[in-house]
Amino acid sequence: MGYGRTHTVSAVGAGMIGERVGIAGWVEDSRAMGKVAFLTVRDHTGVAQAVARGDLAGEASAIPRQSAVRVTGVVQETRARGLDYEIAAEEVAVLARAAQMLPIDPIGRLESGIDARLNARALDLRSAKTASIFRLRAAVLSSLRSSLARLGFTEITTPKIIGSASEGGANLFSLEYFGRTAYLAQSPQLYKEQMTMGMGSVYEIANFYRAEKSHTGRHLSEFTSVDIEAAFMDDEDVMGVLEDLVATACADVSGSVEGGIGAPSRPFERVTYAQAVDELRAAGHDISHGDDLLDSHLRVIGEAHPGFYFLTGWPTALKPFYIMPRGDDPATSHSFDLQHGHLELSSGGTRLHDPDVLRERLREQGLDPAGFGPHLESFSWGMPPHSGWGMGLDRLVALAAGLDNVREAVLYPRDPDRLSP
Ligand code: AMO
Repeated sequence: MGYGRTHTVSAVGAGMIGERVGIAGWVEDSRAMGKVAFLTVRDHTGVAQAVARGDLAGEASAIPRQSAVRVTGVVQETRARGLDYEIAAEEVAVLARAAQMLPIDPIGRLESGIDARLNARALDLRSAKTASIFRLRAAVLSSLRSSLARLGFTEITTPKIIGSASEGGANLFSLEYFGRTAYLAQSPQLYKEQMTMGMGSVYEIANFYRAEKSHTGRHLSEFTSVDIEAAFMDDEDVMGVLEDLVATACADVSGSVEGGIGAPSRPFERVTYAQAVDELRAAGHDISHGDDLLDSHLRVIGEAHPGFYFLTGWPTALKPFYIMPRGDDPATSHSFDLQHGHLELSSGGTRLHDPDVLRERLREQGLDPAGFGPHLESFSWGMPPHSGWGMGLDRLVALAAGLDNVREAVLYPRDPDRLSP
């Protein structure tokens, strides 16, 4: 290994007493007691104690906290609580000196607000608690990818700079594109549907963009979406895929952070939109069949149905143009949301695959089919019946880690007030 490092911190152990090692990390804490200094050195794998004596004690204890250092020395037994070895330091080399005044205290002895932490995110990641959230995020991603591979889905990458709206026009970021107007994709909706023609079952995990002026703990201008789309599957089939993925991911990461939700019980409960409206009316809410469910409504429904639940059978009028109305009751659609309490994690459904019906639905929703020319054309090449869903990864990670604010689960969140770092 470079820079004189022989081991990561966690690779050194009590079985190595007497061996000379070199570890590299950052100084988390230092205490001088007379002619002895104790340095706490952390790397991305764990924390070690180094003991410096004599002249080295003075030098070591003068190193500013959070500086990057290499400690070379001999492994010896320790009496320090929670550690199974310490290093009798022979050299403490400063590889990069940290400023004396840091914007936040990553050890958490001084509490910092979320804004200060996000402004110093790189330093915030030195907090074991923050780092554990992003390890959990990585573990959720690898769980989702391995479940999708097990179920036969192929990962795709679709454009993020697009010429027409995929979700119907609202909340679009626009940009100048060589003298024309282009948009940032809100979802991979149209492309993922087209891909079912040749690839069958596809998925994408990527960032998408919504110009929503929302200041809530669950809305971002740039969010990571997990999307699937599958030929010859209906809404029931893709709800099964969603439940499998979410339950497996929660089980895979359970116990990895304090306060996480753990493995959920299955099957997830089903609540129809009509049932939800009846429950709300019974609880005294002024709501009629056909109205959208507001956050205040979802809080009531969420309390009555703890854990994960699917909200199914939404009015067609409340859903995007690509959702399939029911044959026996066209005012109701083959659609669902996956909820946990009041938090919407995912929405999806069976899609329209007949281009003429799709054109009609676009017009009904006040959209011009001419703007969807290439998309509609592809539907005349033998588009199979298909279904899918999109899920907010940031929301799932926040939920799995027991966090109230989705910004905690995103490295550099973007919202109406935050564009940097
Ligand atoms: P929808 O717009 O409901 O559906 O989005 C799907 C899921 O993405 C997440 N999400 C967000 N997360 C954070 N900040 C945002 N601003 C934000 N917007 C959405 C939510 C939401 O449930 N194309 C359809 C999906 C489909 O039918 O396949 C779509 O985009 O968790």
